[in-house]
Amino acid sequence: MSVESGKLTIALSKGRILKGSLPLLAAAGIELSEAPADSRKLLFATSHPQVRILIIRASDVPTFVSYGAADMGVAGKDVLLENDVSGFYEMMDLQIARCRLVLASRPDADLGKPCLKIATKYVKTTRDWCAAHGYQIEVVRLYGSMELAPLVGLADAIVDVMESGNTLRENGLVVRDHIMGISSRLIINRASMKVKTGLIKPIMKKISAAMPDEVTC
Ligand code: PRT
Ligand code: MG
Repeated sequence: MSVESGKLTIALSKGRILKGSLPLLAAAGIELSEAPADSRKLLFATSHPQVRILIIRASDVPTFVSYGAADMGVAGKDVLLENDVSGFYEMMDLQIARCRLVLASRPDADLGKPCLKIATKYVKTTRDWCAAHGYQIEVVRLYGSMELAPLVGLADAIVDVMESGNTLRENGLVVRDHIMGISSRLIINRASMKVKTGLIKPIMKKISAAMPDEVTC
């Protein structure tokens, strides 16, 4: 749980998640004291006297929430599936930062070959999905620019998230299989959920009321 018990700390990441989260938080009376784009600050006060916001790397959000350095956070399902920490509850699908996790390759790549090399940062999810779908694979772990791997012979295929598909197209790759639809989730530290329930519940209720209607991915 975050240090001060009458306060609530929310962990977000810059970019898509921040953009999608801000209107939902605003509906709960939580607005940033300054625009994070104009600042190098990582910790922000808000219009809600009991709430502060941390801006960290997307992949670090589950860790901060799990260890109670933040009480609440927003993280992509893709990130949650790869994470080993378990000190939080996944409370709500916020239906923001939506995208798809796909298997992609050059159009002519033979995906039936005995040991398929797949470049990805989604190592666990890729292993699980490939095992369930009969692909024998070797995983090449990358942290970014996955699209490059098939173009330079580092891998036969990639597993990555896509939204518009422009990045794949511009690199001459095509979707070979759809793995799953992804959206961002509201996660809450287990202890905070108990101890700060009076602070958390009304915020969750207002977020829920402000959420966009269900759309299929
Ligand atoms: O960038 P960083 O290494 O700090 O972390 P991150 O990539 O996890 O963070 P961020 O902010 O880029 O993404 C946060 C979350 O947004 C992810 O965990 C996903 O749940 C979600 N999301 C939604 C996406 C996309 N859409 C998306 N398009 N994450 C990444 N992308 C990438 C995609 O892989 C491609 O390289 O954006 C690029 C553009 O996509 P196209 O298909 O529109 O061209
Ligand atoms: Mg990114």
